[in-house]
Amino acid sequence: MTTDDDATGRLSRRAFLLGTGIATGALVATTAGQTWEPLAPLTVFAPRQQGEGPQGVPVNRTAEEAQVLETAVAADWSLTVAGAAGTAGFGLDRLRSLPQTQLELPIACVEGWSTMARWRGVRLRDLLGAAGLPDRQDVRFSSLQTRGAYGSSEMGAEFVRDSATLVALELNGEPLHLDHGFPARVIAPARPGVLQTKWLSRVEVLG
Ligand SMILES: Nc1nc2c(c(=O)[nH]1)N[C@H]1C(S)=C(S)[C@@H](COP(=O)(O)O)O[C@H]1N2
Ligand SMILES: [Mo]
Repeated sequence: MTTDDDATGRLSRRAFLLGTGIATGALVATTAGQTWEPLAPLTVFAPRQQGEGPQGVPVNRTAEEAQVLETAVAADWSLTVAGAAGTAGFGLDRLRSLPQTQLELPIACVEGWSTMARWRGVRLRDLLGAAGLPDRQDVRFSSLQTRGAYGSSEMGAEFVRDSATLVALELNGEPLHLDHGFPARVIAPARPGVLQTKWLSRVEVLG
């Protein structure tokens, strides 16, 4: 009996994960028209597989490619959080001292891969609260990466308020690997990977 229960449990979990994968695939398909860009030759000949890459997650663009190798590890890095009411800077220690939330969310790239991962960090709405800013308006994220595509993204207020929207500091139990966006990146549910901005420098509440 316990064996049957175990088998059933495993099956439902697998069915659940499968369901998640399908949902993610559908999302990517519907948004691909907006986010598509021609595949680089590398990705055509060496498509990324689940489990590859540091911390078990594929890398879309490395820190070296994004030219953030120095700025991402600078001792004086801080995340600027700005809005109509003012601007505040949050260094890594201060971000770590805020309440941390951990969740499992997929990261899904239009290039054709999707991987579940365990993310930990500060809820965006908590960060805005700590800066004395509202969580009822759209937000723009900017990256330390100043050249090339995907250096910034915008998020509608419904995602800003979502309890599963994080400024992530950790991936699969470790500080973010440099290639996954150290010191901090966006992780939000049900969004294409292209909007999960890495190497954050600024969060701005749009008025
Ligand atoms: N700053 C920045 N953020 C970025 C990107 C990028 O090129 N630059 N690529 C995006 C894309 S297309 C994807 S799919 C995810 C991949 O995240 P990962 O490399 O940590 O897996 O990061 C997103 N965030
Ligand atoms: Mo992507």
